Amino acid sequence: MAKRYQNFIAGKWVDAKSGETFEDRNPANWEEVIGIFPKSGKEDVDEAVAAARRAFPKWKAIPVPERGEILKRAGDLLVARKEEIARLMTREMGKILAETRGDVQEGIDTAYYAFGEGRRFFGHTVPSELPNKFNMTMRMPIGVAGIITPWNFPMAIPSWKIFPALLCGNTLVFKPASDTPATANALVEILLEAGVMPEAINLVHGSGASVGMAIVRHPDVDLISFTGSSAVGKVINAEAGKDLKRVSLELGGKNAQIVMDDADLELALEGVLWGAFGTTGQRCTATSRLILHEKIHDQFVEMLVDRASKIRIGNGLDENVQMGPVINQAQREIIHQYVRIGQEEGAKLVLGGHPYEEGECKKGWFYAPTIFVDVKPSMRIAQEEIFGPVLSVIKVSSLEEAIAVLNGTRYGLSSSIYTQDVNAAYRAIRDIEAGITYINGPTIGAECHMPFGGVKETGNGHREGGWTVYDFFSEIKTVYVDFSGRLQRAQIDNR
Ligand code: UN1
Repeated sequence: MAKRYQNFIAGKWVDAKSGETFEDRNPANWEEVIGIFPKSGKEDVDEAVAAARRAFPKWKAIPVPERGEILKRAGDLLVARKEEIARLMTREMGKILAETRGDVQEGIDTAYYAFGEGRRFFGHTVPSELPNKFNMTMRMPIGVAGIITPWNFPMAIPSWKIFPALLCGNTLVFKPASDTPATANALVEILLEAGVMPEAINLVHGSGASVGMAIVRHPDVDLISFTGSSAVGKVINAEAGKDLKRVSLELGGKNAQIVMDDADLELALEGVLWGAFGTTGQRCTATSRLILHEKIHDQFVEMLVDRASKIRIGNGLDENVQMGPVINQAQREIIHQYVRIGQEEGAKLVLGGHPYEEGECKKGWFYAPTIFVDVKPSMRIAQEEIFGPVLSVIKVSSLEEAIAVLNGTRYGLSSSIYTQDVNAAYRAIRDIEAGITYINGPTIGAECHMPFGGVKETGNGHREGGWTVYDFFSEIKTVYVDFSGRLQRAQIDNR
């Protein structure tokens, strides 16, 4: 019998009010049910928001360093449970163990960063233009945060949002992706054990349409942090905008790696294999376009196809496997649809292009590593986010053209260039339109203490990670202290 899980609302583990449930299945073997979860709705969200609101004055009254210590304990508990959670995550969403361990590690790093931040939650002191007057800024909590997260980084992404939100003194309602509810459950257990006030964290499982939108529309939710597709992000922003909610959106990408003719080709090859096929291509930062200088194009494609054809595909729990399944049936169909579109558009398929059904893989949502060459920058497979192991190769004849092609999409999350020419590297740093640029590294590999986010339709200008996410989760108060004992009129009495 599969384990029955519950929501965590108002300090208690409870079923959905409707009594309905949904199944969480292993994408590497759809016969395995990981757990049964509550299929919640607006009525569950209403209770969760009310609890978060009640907890807010109490949670924000705790000194920031003390909240940091609670998050430190959460980090310690993640360390203790790292292997167990990594295994659960691999069963739940398919990526290989090395990657799910990395995902939990990103949560650990984020917890320890938050712990440190608790003792340096800086404001500014700034001179006044008037005598005997003191100016400063301080950070204030905002209120109830709605946290809506995807399935591709089931621990890292929730922790990027939840740890800073809590450190800043906000309480929250958390809706994890319905493909990865068990990892989210483990995170909430850990936060409670670490000492987060129970009503401050509310977990509501269910679909984006019913639970997610109920959070976004709830008048008593003050801010929304969402990672997912640009299409859904636009709907969330429009809805939340009606109440002037603060919204942070981390959305789609169509990330490219450029390889110049002077690049270390072996290094660039390792980079694109990891960037395009790591996490089965299901990262917002995945490399889905490869822009090759014409002088090395044919040689590099040959090297790439050879190596990509040898990627070992299978159940991510097997340490020899290099690439797991995609998340579910619907996603596999979308990927396959894009392969057909690419062929119809006239791109040349040189590897893969079909579901992968060898042996045990028959029972899972596997897809072969897929490479297209002769791709034109305007083709849909070079413009739209596919979220699968599909790479589109585009040939160019100069650095300028490479950067123009790289910039020529609606998105701008991550980017990469392989070159030995320091001038080319600095031009790329200056001219690439993206939130993240790697020099001689793949498009994936963000570190938790650096700002993370993108330009154009990848987001709405906010950054997660690093020190910047603390700006999103706090309100700035400007304070003036006049100790002159008289009315001093700024701009007037001093002129
Ligand atoms: C994501 O794809 O949504 O840089 C996040 C990386 C990871 C985070 C990716 N550290 O690929």
